[in-house]
Amino acid sequence: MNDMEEKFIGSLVGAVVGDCLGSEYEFVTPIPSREKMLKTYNSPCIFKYTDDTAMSRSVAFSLIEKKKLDCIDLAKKFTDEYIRKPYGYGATIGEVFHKLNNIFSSKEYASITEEEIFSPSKQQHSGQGSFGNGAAMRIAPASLFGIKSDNKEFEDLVRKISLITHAHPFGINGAILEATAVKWALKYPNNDSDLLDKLETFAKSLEVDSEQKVYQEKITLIRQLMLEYETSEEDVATKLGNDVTALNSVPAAIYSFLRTTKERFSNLSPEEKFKETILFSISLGGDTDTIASMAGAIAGAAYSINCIPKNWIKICEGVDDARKQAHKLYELQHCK
Ligand code: 8NA
Ligand code: MG
Ligand code: MG
Ligand code: MG
Repeated sequence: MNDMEEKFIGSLVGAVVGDCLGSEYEFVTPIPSREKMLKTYNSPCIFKYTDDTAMSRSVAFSLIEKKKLDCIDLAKKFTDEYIRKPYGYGATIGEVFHKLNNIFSSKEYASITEEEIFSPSKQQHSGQGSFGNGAAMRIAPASLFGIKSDNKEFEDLVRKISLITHAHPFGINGAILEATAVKWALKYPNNDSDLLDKLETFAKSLEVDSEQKVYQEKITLIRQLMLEYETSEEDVATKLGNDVTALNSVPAAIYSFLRTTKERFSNLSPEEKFKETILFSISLGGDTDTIASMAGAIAGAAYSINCIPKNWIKICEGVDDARKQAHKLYELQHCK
C-alpha cells in the first residue's frame, strides 16, 4: 500500500473514530478529565457511530458506485438510511428527509430532477436553509474523490453535496472549508501551501459578496491561537465555538488538528498527535462527536492510518467499511 492510500484510509477511519469516541460525551457537562476519558476508551465495549458516519458512508457509497456526483442517487441514499435508522440526527433535518421520501415514493425515479431534490433543503428555517454542521460533518469522502480537482470543480462538488440538506451559506461554506482542510492534509507534510493561508483565500472568495466575513474572522482567531503556547479548552470553545452550527464547529475541528503542528508538540509521534487531536477536540465539549469526527478526518489524512491507535480502531463501529470505502476511492483516482 502506498502512502497516499494510507492517508485516504486514515481520513475516513479518523472520521469514524472521532464520531464513535466523541458521541460518548456529546453535550455532556462537565467533560471528564483526559484520564477518565482514556479509561472509558479502554473498556471492552463497542462505541457506535452516529449520523455523522451514516451520512459520510452514503457520500462515499454514491461516489464509488456512480464514479461521479449524482445528487439524486445521493439524496436517495441519505433518505433511505434516515428512514432505516432515524436516530441521532440534527433536530430539524428530518423534515428534509420526509419531503425527499415523499418525492421518491410518489414519482417515477427517472423523472425526478435535481431541482426537486434541492427544494426541501431550501425550505428549511423559513427559507433560510440550515446552517447546521451536517454538511461539513459528512464531507471527507468528497475530499478523497476530488483530490485531483481544481478549486472551482472541488467547490462545486462540495456545494452540491451540501445543498441536498443544507442551503444556508454558513452551512455550505463550513463544508467547503472542512473539505479543503482534509484535501490539504492528504498532502501534508509535503504540502507547499500553508493551511490557514489556503482557508483564508477560500473564505475570502466564498464571502466576497457577503457583508458578514464570519469564516474570515474565525480564521483570524485560529491564527492568534496558533501563536499562543497553549490556550485552555474553555477559551478555545468560547472563541471558536463548540455547537451544532457549522460556523461554531468547523473552525474548532480545524484548530484541534492544527494545534498538534505547534512546535511544543514536535516531540510527539504521529500516533500521539492523532490521539491529541481527538482528545482535545472532545475536551472542547458541546457537539463532541461532530467536532471530533471532522478533526479526525483531517488528522487521519495528515498522519495516516498507521497512526490511529489500534485499540481505538478495535472499539469503533464502522471502521472496516470506512477502510474499504477509502480503498475504493483511492482506486477510482487511477480510473479518472
Ligand atoms: P439541522 O439541519 O437540524 O441543524 C442542526 C440545528 O441547527 C437545528 O436543529 C437548529 O437548531 C439549528 N439551525 C440550523 N439552521 C438554522 C437556521 N437557519 N436558523 C436557526 N437555527 C438553525 O441538522 P444538521 O445535520 O446540520 O445537524 C448536525 C448535528 O446534529 C450533528 O452534531 C449531529 O451529530 C447531530 N446531533 C445530534 C444530536 C442528538 O442527540 N441526536 C444532538 C446534537 C446534534
Ligand atoms: Mg508506508
Ligand atoms: Mg452525530
Ligand atoms: Mg454531533
